Formats: sequence, C-alpha cells, structure tokens
Amino acid sequence: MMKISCFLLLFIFPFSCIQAEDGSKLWLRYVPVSKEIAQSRSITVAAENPIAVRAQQELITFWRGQSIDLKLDKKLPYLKDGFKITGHSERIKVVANEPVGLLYAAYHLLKLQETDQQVSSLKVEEIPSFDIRMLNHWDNLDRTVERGYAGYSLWKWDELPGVISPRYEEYARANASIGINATVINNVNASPQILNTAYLAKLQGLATVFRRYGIKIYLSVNFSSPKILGGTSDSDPLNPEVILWWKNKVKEIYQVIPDFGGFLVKANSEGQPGPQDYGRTHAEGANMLAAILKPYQGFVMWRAFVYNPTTEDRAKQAYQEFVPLDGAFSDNVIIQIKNGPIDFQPREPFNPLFGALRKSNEMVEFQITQEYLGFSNHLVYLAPLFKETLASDTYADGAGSTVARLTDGTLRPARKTAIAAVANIGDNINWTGHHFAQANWYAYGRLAWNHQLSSEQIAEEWIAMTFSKDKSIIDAVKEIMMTSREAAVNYMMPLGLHHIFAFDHHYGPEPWGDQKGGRPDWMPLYYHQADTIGVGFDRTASGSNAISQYSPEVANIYGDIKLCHDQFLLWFHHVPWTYTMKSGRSLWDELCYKYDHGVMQVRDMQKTWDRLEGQVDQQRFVEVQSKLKIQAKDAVWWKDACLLYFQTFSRRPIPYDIERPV
Ligand code: GCW
Repeated sequence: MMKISCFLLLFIFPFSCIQAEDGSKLWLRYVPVSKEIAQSRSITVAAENPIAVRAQQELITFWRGQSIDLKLDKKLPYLKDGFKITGHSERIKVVANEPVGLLYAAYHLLKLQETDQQVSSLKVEEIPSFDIRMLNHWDNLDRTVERGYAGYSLWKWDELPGVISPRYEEYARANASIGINATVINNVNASPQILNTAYLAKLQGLATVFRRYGIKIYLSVNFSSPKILGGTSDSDPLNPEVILWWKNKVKEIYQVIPDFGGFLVKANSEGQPGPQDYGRTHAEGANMLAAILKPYQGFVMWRAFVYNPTTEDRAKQAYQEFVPLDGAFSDNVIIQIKNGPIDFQPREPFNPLFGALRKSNEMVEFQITQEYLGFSNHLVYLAPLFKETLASDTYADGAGSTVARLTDGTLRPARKTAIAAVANIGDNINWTGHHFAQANWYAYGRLAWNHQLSSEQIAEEWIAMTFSKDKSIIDAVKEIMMTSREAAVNYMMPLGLHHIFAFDHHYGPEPWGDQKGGRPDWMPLYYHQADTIGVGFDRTASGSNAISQYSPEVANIYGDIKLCHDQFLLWFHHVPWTYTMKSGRSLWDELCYKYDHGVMQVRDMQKTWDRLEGQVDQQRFVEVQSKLKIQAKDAVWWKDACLLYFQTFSRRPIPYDIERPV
C-alpha cells in the first residue's frame, strides 16, 4: 500500500518527491558526487577513529574537488578541536589534533564548495573561539518545549532507547557542521525524573548517536532531586546523605555515558529549588556538584538568572547575588549569564556581571528561540544581536574588555571556556518553525566557533547553502536579514523600552498590562514607568543606580542622558516627552517615528521577498511570504497599541506623516 501511494505520488508530483523543499535539509544540501568523480580522486584518513572515518565518508560522498588526506597529529594541542588545511590544485592536506577537528574540517571544505569559494590553493587554520559550544534545550519530558515554537520536542522519550529516530542523527550532523559540541537536552526548569535510571538508558541511546559527531550530552538538574527521587530528608548541599546520593547518581550516569559533560542548574530562580532553601549559597550548591563531577572531568554550568519581586531593580539583582560570591566557585563551575540583565529582550545592554566577576569562570547565554521576538512567526536574524553583546566593551580589564574576550579565555585564562544558547529546534519538518529561524541556529554555531565573523558573512554563507548561490538572490535575502533585527526593535521596543509584552506568553504588546495580584516585576508598567512627564526607567544615581554596576567608562556614558545612545535611552533614563533627541525631534515624536519606521522596514522586507518569487522554490517562498504577512500585521499592531497607550501619558499628537493607528 505504502509503495503504491509513493509510486503514484511520484507521478503526480515528480519534482517535489525528488527535491524536498520543505526546509528539512537545513543548510546541508550537498549532493552526492557521481561515480566518475569519486573514482577520479582519493580521500584518505590516517586514523582509525570513528569520527575521523565519518569525516572521510562525508568527503567521499559529497566532495567534488581534488584528493584529500586527513591526518591526526597529536602534537598540535594549540589547535584544540580546530584544524589546518593546506592544499593546491592536486591535493589537500587536513591536520587536526582531535578526531572531531577532521570532521569540522570536512564541513569547512564542503562549505567552501557549496558557497563557490576557491579551493585550489588553501591555507586555513581554524581554532574555535570557545571550547564548549552548547545548545540548551528547554524540552520537557512530556515533549512540550518551554518557549518552543517549532512543534514538540525532538526527543521521543516514550520510544527511546528502543527506537532511535533518524532525526537524532540529522540533528547531530547539523550541529557538528557548525561546530556545536555540547547539548543540554532538557529544560532548566528540570524534572527530577530525568535522573531516573529508566531515563538514563534513554539518554544513553541519544548519547551514542551524538558521540559519533563529537557532541557531549549535559543535563539540567533539579536541585531537589535527592529528596524527590532518592527519598533523602532534604536536598541540603552540605547534608552527607544528599552528597552521597549525588555521588551515586553521577557514578551511574558515567557508567552509561562515559563522556557525559555535566550539569546545568537553575537554582533559586523563578520558583526553582536551590541551596538557599537550606541557608546555603549558590557557591556551596554549585561546588558540591562540581566536586562530584570533577573526577570525571565534568562541569557545572550554574545560571545567574536570579531575581525576586523585591523593591530592588530586577536588572541589579543577579550582580548583587553573585559578585559577593566571586572567588568562591570551584574551577569546574562556569557561571552562565544571560546576555542582558533582564531577559532576552529585543535589545538589552550587556549584563553587568560580565567582567565584574573577576575570579569566576563566566559564559554567555543567548536565546535563539524567539520568546521575545515574535516566536516563529517573525523573521528576525539574530547574528547582529549576538554580536552586539559579544562586542560590548565592559572595560573591566581596561579598554577592549569585550564580553567576547572576557569569556573566550583571551583576557582571563580559564580551564575551559564556554558559550550557550537556548535552542529553537522542535519536531517541525523544517526544524525551527520559520525557515529563516534556521539561520539563527546556524549563526549561533558559527559565532560560537568564531565570534569575529561578521553577521553579513554568516548570512551570505547560510543563504548560499540554504536558498541559492545566485549573487542577486544572496544580496536580496541578506538585505532582509540584516534589516530584520533593527526592524523588530523599532516596531516592538525602540529607544531602550523593554518588557512591555503581553503577560506570560510574551507574543504581542501589552504595555498597559497590570495583572491584578501578579508579580509586579512581571508587569510592563514596572519597566516603562510612563507618566505625564515622560517615560523610561531611571537607572542612574537618581533612580535605581543600576549604572553603578558598570565600569566607570561605561557608566559615564549610559548614565549621562546626553551621551547615552538612543538605543538605551529609556533603559537608563526617565526622559521627558518634550526632551530634544539627537535627531532634533521631541522624544514623543521620535518614539512615533521609530515605531512607524519599524512597520515600514517590515513592508520593505516583504517587497524584497516578493520580488524573489520564481527564484526560490515555491513552497518555501509561499511559507516565508505568509509569515511575513503575519509579521507586518503584528508590526502595525505593536505600533498602534504602544503609541495609543503611551499617548494617554504624553498627551501629544501623533505626527501627521506617520501612518494613523487603525
Ligand atoms: O525567559 C524566561 C522565560 C522562562 C524561562 C526563564 C529562564 C525556562 O520566560 O520560560 O524558563 O526565562 O531562563 O529560566
């Protein structure tokens, strides 16, 4: 029956059957080479390792160029898991220190091929920026994904370990192709059940697949696991009974997953349990786990995303909790810090914890899934956002102390450096819900590998591999992508506004939001502070003084209304509606123009895309087009809702050359 229907389908839709353009292939659209080509060159590998052999296989199958020799050279530790490629028109030589370096080199070569770059004389040396390049899945055990907009979780717990879905391997391969080497497969709001023996067997199934691509599994753990799973009297990190429980559990994990990476912990944050429940500090909690993981070379990623509904500015709280603990964390603990001090907003200044923690390992956490950026309905290319944080100068160790250099080991040597991002991947056929959201997964991986790459370069690579190598198409799509983040900021939260999202789901606007009885620090009013005088959160010395958490060089700029960049103005200042902006307009008029400009930018994105009809495959063309329509409507919704609401405070007219609210 199955055979017949597929056969019939081949007759009716011959093209679509042969060439799936549903986005399922991501950026990995290499075509197997012909027999003639395969016979005309040789791809050798001087290593028995299965990952090295996989590298060879990828090249045998897809490499159209000259012969290649892959070799492991253990005398090149400076390469880490990177590689060296040298070559001329006859032969290419690839050397790596680690087997996975050969695999990364294979994908590098294939990328050169797929993006039409010359490979006749090569001199490449790539050493990754960060050692641990990690995805964080917020996947629950019931297969829902917290803040996931691409369907259910990829992990089919009910079938594992008996059934190994082919998508696990596709996932691992896609990650390896961009250098991702670590994955936390469950939600930071962690179910203790993930540590159950039955789940460990399922994890073993996943780990076996991921290992072939050099990817280590990590787990989010619930700090109350000993009590809930093990029946200990409490989960106090200093209780010997609790420590013993963790010891045995970690031993059990390493028995089934010998290369297990470690734990990610969200503790005493948003209702999660933690060491403070027992009067212990974050450091005491983290170090207890770190000591147990250390003999296995495991790590603890301890999140700094902590805040409570107190009178203190939420933006200040993580710093206040963690800076006093600086120096108290073990060397296999890495403090995982969200890029900004609030929560993955369309734009935030960098988190002041970066650099302020002087004696602790620190790493950035980004969010690829678009919780605050229109879910998988809006096209927002995130490389510019990632780069903005990484390039921010904290001045912590003098000029040039960017977030990137503070966390990649160049300024402060670390045992292992790391970077993480919350994944946007689900079981949708196209993986990420929006075809362009694939670019954000790709861009994150590329920047984790090399944070100096430009957003444009990453976009070009991705477009060439995903849509077309045609220069005019690349230019058009790149223009859409490069506009998109700023457009989203403009139509959602320009000039430093933040967190004025609809309550809880965070999709649309709700600057008026005031859920009676809800936490005040989850209400938009808390963040925009609009009144008849002006709008914005005063974080200078006359307000919450959050600027004092930054180095003087930064604080002097952010804290001075005249010097503060427009993009952060309302983040740091409560500004009168009549205030004259750098553009010469009043703040109110500027706000109107920004919102309006955001709408126009999305319309331009639509027009540019529409012109590509017939030049990219019809299925993805229509799917992207439909989503852009939603985005354009939403942009108008944001503009109208926010302007009409803020107008009740500003009591000023909307300038005439701005599209009237409907
Ligand atoms: O962004 C907020 C989200 C929560 C999330 C939390 C966190 C996983 O709204 O859904 O919980 O951050 O990062 O822990």
